[in-house]
Amino acid sequence: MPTKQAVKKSTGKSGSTKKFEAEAINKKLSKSEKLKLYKKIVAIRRFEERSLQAYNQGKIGGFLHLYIGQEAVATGIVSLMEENDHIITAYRDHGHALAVGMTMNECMAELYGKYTGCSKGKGGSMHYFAPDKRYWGGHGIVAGQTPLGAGLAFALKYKGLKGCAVCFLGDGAVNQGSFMETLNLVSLWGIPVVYVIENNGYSMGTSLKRSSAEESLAKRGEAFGIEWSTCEGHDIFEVRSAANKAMTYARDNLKPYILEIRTYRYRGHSVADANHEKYRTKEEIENYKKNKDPINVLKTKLLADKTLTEASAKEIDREIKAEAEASAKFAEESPYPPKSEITTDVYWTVDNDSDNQLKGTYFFND
Ligand SMILES: Cc1ncc(C[n+]2csc(CCOP(=O)(O)OP(=O)(O)O)c2C)c(N)n1
Ligand SMILES: [Mg+2]
Repeated sequence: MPTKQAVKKSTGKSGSTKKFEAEAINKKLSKSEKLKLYKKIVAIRRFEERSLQAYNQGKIGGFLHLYIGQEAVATGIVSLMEENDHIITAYRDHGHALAVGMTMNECMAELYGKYTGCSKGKGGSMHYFAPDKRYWGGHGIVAGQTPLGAGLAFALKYKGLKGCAVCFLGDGAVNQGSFMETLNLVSLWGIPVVYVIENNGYSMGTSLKRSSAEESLAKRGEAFGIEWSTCEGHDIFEVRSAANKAMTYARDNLKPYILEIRTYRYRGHSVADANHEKYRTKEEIENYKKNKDPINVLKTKLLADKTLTEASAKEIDREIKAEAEASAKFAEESPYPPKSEITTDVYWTVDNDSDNQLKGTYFFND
C-alpha cells in the first residue's frame, strides 16, 4: 500500500522538465503525435474562449463551466485510451469531449441548444455524450458519475474484455457519500476503474482547505485497499506518465486505482461565478498562468525539441481560432430541435422493447 512517501515519489516538481519526456510512454511519441497533442490542447482553449464570447452575447443559456487551465489533464489521459477503454466525467466536460475527437461543430451547437448538437440540443454544456467514442458524458450531479464509472468498468469485467474505465471527478466530489460507497464496491469486486481526481483546489467558491480534512484526497483509497498516486496536471507528459501507470495497473490487475491530479481553473466555477477573485487572489491566478499554463509549458518543450517553430505555432493557433469561429457560425445557422424531440431519447432503453427487457438485462448486449 502506498505510504506518504509515495505522494512525494509520484509528485513531479514544476519545471523539473525532461524527466517525464524521457519515460518510455512519452519517448515513443513521434513528432506528429506530439503535434496532435499540442493542437488538441490549443483547440480546447480556443473553443472555450469562443463559447464564452457566445455566452456573453446571449447566444448560450444555462450553465457553462469552463475547463481553461486544466486542458493537459483530459488531453493527456484520452491520448492513452485503448480500444476497450471508456471515459466519463462531470459537468466540466468540454475538454474531454474535444479530446476524444468530438467536433467543435457538434459541441458548439449543443451549447446553442441546436438540433445539430451532440445531444440534439437537449443537453447543453453539461451533457456532452459520444458513445461511439466510448465517452459517456457529461453529468451534473456532483459525484453522480462515480458509480456510473464503476458500472462501465464492471461491464468490461463481465464481458471478459481487457480495458478500464476512467472516471473523472473534482476535489469537491470526493466528499460525496456515493463516491465512498462506490470505492468500497469497486475494491471488493475487483473493478478496473481509474478515478482521476482533477483537484483544481476549489469546489465552487470553497477552497480545498475549507472542505477536506486531509490534503491528500487520493490517500483516502487506502481505507478501501485501493492503490493511489498523485501528480501535477499542467505538464501533459507528467499526466501521461502517471495515468499510464494507473490505467495499466487497472487493466492488468482488474483492480481500481485513484489518481489525484493537481490542476487549476482560470475562470470562475461557471460563467455565472463573476466573483471568483473574492475567494482567491488575482496573484494566485496570474502565478499559475505565468508558470504553469498547459499550452505554454508544452509549447516551450516542443520549441526546444524542434517539433514546433514560433511560426508554425502561430499558424496552428490561427487555424484553430478559425475552426472555433466556424463552429459558432454553424451553431448559429442550425435549427432548434422540433417539438417532437421533447419526448424522444429521454429514456431510450426502457421505452424500446427488446429481449433484454424481458430478461431484465437492459444495459447488456447479451
Ligand atoms: C449533489 C450535488 N450537490 C451540489 C451541487 C452543486 N454543485 C455543482 S458543482 C459543485 C462543486 C463541485 O466542485 P468539484 O467537484 O471540485 O469540481 P469542479 O467544479 O472544481 O470541476 C457543486 C457543489 C450539485 N451539482 N450536485
Ligand atoms: Mg474542484
